[in-house]
Amino acid sequence: MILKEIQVQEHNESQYALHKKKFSFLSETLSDNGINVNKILDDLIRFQIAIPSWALGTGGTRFARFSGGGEPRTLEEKIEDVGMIHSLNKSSGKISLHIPWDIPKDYKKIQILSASFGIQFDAVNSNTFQDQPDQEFSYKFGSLQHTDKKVRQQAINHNKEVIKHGIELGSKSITVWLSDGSCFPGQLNFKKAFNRTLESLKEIYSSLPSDWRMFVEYKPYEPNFYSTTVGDWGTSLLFANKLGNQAFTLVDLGHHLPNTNIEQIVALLLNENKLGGFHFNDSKYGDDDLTVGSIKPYQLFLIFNELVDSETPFIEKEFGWMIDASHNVKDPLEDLLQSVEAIKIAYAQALVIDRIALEEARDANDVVLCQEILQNAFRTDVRPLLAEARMQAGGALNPVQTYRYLAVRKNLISERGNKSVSSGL
Ligand code: RM4
Ligand code: MN
Ligand code: MN
Repeated sequence: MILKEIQVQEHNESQYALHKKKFSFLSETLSDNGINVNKILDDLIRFQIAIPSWALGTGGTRFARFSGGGEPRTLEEKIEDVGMIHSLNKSSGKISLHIPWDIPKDYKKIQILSASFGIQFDAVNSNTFQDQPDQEFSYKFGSLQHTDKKVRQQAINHNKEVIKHGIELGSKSITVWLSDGSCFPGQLNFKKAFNRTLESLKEIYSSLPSDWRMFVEYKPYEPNFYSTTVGDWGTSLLFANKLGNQAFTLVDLGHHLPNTNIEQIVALLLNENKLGGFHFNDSKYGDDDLTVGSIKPYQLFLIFNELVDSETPFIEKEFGWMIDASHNVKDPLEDLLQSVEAIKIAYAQALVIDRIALEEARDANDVVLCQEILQNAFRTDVRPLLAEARMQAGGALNPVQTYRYLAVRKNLISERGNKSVSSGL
């Protein structure tokens, strides 16, 4: 199903009067406080967040998977779905492919299709955490860390393959997430596992085109429950530093132990110029992969506070921004719309922080005032800014509402059937 801009605009018209009222009030209030509203709208319009190819179907747990119907059956249909999201929110002009779940067969065709929706290819992702049917060696005991050189070589070759697919599609980065580690004490020699992983990563890194980046993702546990070889940001940063200036640390919000101060990690990675990007999701307990902003919106805001505070505006940098959430009870497209919205809300809130006053209050150790300033921004309802930016870009004032009004899921089910299952998690 392909949305026409006119359908979106027609629906916008019915909501325009109310939007105008809210937007006028907010933009006047912000302008009175010396905030440049047009600049914020501009930043919001430019900010694009990639959709991963594995999040367009219903996610599952290790217990069950409940398909919602109308899931994309092919890469082409996945691109169509990202096109649908993008035509509603105008902020999802990128797709991130996971290989081998989504191997492009005809690059040209795929490129023409994605370009017709205004979609580019973001980071490509390798997968050495599962065994594929045609694969010679198993990753049961790891991939890049494996004790057997032949297994390591197979995983290295896979990553090189992924880079090749990415080059054909115009991607500029690869994200490496390893499930390597150990489940029991004594199972693994930590130092040897680290060094083997480093050697493997070096070989992959050496095949990176000069304008590419490598993102090294970390995760403290699961599926290995005693140790993971890239377990935290410190380890990832060690790898990135040893690899060279094309390697960066990637922060997946769900890959931290409870209560970790992620915003501080972000600040320090920025300071080292080693922040590669984000995988956005939310969680209550661990790697829950819940909708961004559904549990801890304040944390998300504090992360954006650090990003906005960085010397080079982060929007100028080539960060990898991607949603990385997949669960089993919502319509995945609605969920993705909500996630992108939550990220942009946090961004807009961070943009309205009075930074000069905050720095002064910090210098004066006025702790109360610091909190007042931050929370004043956090408690500002910035949604009219998002709606205005979206409308100016040709999108929907209210993406989820428009999606429902246009009965997108019903149409997708009638096109693709009730039992279609998409590749991915
Ligand atoms: C992992 C990790 C990776 C993602 C896979 C699907 O937990 O977050 O980034 O590619 O899930
Ligand atoms: Mn991730
Ligand atoms: Mn994850």
